[in-house]
Amino acid sequence: MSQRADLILLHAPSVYDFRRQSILYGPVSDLVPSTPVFEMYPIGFTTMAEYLERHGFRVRIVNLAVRMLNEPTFDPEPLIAAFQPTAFGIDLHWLPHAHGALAIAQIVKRHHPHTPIIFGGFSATYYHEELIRYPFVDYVIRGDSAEEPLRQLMACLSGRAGAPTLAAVPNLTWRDRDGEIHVNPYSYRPANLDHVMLDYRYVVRAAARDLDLDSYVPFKDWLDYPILAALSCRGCTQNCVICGGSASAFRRMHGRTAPAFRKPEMLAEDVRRSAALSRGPVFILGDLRQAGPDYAQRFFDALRGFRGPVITELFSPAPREYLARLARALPNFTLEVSLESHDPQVRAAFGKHYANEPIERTIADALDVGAKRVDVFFMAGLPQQTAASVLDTIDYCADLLRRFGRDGRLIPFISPLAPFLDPGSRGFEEPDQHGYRLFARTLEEHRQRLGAPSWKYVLNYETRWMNRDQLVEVTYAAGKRLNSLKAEYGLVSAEQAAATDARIDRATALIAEIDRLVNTAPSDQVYAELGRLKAEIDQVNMSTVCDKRELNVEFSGPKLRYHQVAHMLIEDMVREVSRRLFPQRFKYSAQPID
Ligand code: B12
Ligand code: SF4
Repeated sequence: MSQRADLILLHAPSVYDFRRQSILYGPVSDLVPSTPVFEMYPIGFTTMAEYLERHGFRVRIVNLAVRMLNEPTFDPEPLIAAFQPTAFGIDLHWLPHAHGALAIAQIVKRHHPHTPIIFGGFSATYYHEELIRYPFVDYVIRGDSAEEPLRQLMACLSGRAGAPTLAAVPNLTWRDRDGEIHVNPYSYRPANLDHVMLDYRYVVRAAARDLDLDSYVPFKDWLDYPILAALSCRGCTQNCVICGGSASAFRRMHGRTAPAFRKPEMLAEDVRRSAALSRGPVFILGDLRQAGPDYAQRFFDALRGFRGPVITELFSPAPREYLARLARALPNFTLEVSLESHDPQVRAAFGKHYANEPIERTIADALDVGAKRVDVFFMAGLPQQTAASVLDTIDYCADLLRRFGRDGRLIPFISPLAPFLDPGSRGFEEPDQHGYRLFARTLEEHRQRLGAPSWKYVLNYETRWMNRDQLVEVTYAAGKRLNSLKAEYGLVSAEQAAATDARIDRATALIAEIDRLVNTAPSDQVYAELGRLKAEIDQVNMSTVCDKRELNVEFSGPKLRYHQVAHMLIEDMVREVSRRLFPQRFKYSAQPID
């Protein structure tokens, strides 16, 4: 069934040659499913691929980062060389991919000098004018909703009848044959998300069709923990100072004055479809109260009776009545709340304006109405936050656990703001005002920082209240204290706590050793000396201040619903055979998703 792809979407590792370099990444990804290689591709790969296939293009996703992590001898170059698509797409959504994404583009261009390379994502949007100047980047699609502009660009590149000219493709930054750069107007900004389809059945089908499950896996351990996401909106109503996806960042980068929401009934359908494939949790991204009082209720009504595990977010304290409705509709729910700091003054400087009492009441109420878990998140590296304040936050965690955490359902986490303060955020755009001092501003500066030997040198900022040394030191100290608290409350086993503790100690010693090398070894010897430490560095790189499995919510039974998957694939095969026998009945090569 394999057929030439029109578009190949490539996801790069954060640092291209991470398998050869000795970099102590630090706790940069402890609280997301990815490793520090940031191997997870954007949700948008799935929606763009589904949208293009719906319009008759064949799309293939290749998660190079996962392949490189999982197969030590996997070399991306021969694979890239063998593809013959109309175009390649590479995400530069998260800035930590600045190194890997550009390196992959360079490799693609070397093997396919005449095949267009398209970039997209948040960071590509922010840096579009700098990005297009790299000789191996041909097009940048700006915006939070690239499906339709990408379809138009693909129509144009494939010479389809009725395709627009390049100058007419919305949101496109491009270089013409004479090397002149054009920035088309950012005119495509859909008001809602009802035109897209977050349908993981596309991924399963495509993986089967291309006989290449390895390339479609969203992150390294996904088959062990098949969590899926459902997206309630693009944009955010909140204005957190450090966030490149905040309301003000969206206004600056995407010209949006309000988020684009997905209709609640469609969101409910997304959740059900996901749960039909996997028994893992569905993470419903975005506080459901953002679109007004009716939205959450309509969503709950549409999902009533759903028994699967879901994770939901709260951006601020919630009334008990809301939590009770949530519990009635989704009895197997986990709640995530980011308090950022125990100190309301630091929290306010971060952009969250609520006191401790209402959020503590929310935590108590959520547990009382039956939350399976309440995960509470704190951060280091914030405006007005000193090292002492970070450690006080851990004392506050002890207090929370003493008051609400006796039965193991309340789980606190802490992580540093790392590796980068987001471009587009208020902190990045007005650093003085928020007490940030930036070490990098351009894309190229960030690309170069990613090759630094430890996360201390990768960080693109320090604050008026904590320099980089203090931030690194207090992150490890806070991680150690929180780890022993978790052991005390039985949230992690004694062995796991001991392993985390030992890892933090090793990481602290390695930071000191790397500092010594950077400060004393002749510069041409630093990397050779670092090479000696590689095995040890790799050991502490995967999780640092906590074990990321602490984030996993429990569920029982086989992880994937193999029966449903098999049934769907058999149906596809029958449809494909019919399509070949009766081609006139099928307009597109991919069947429309019902
Ligand atoms: C959901 C989310 C996540 C999810 C990701 C789920 C996923 N697989 O996409 C999780 C929780 C895992 C996550 C992790 C991280 N995140 Co995050 N995340 C968000 C959040 C809340 C929403 C993003 C969203 O709405 N996406 C939906 C839309 C907008 O994007 P999309 O559909 O994936 O892609 C569309 C466009 O971006 C574009 N596009 C994307 N890629 C490409 C490629 C091509 C070729 C083209 C043409 C277009 C294109 O077209 C797509 C379709 O329209 C934002 C904050 C916010 N309010 O926006 C932060 C945000 C995006 N995350 C951010 C960061 C920093 C991270 C981490 C690096 C944090 C960390 N240190 O661990 C990690 C990276 C994880 C990894 N890659 O492995 C920053 C990014 C800032 C920046 N410019 O770098 C943001 C803005 C804010 C924040 N600080 O959290 N994140
Ligand atoms: S960090 Fe704040 S602004 Fe950013 S997505 Fe989360 S709630 Fe919204």
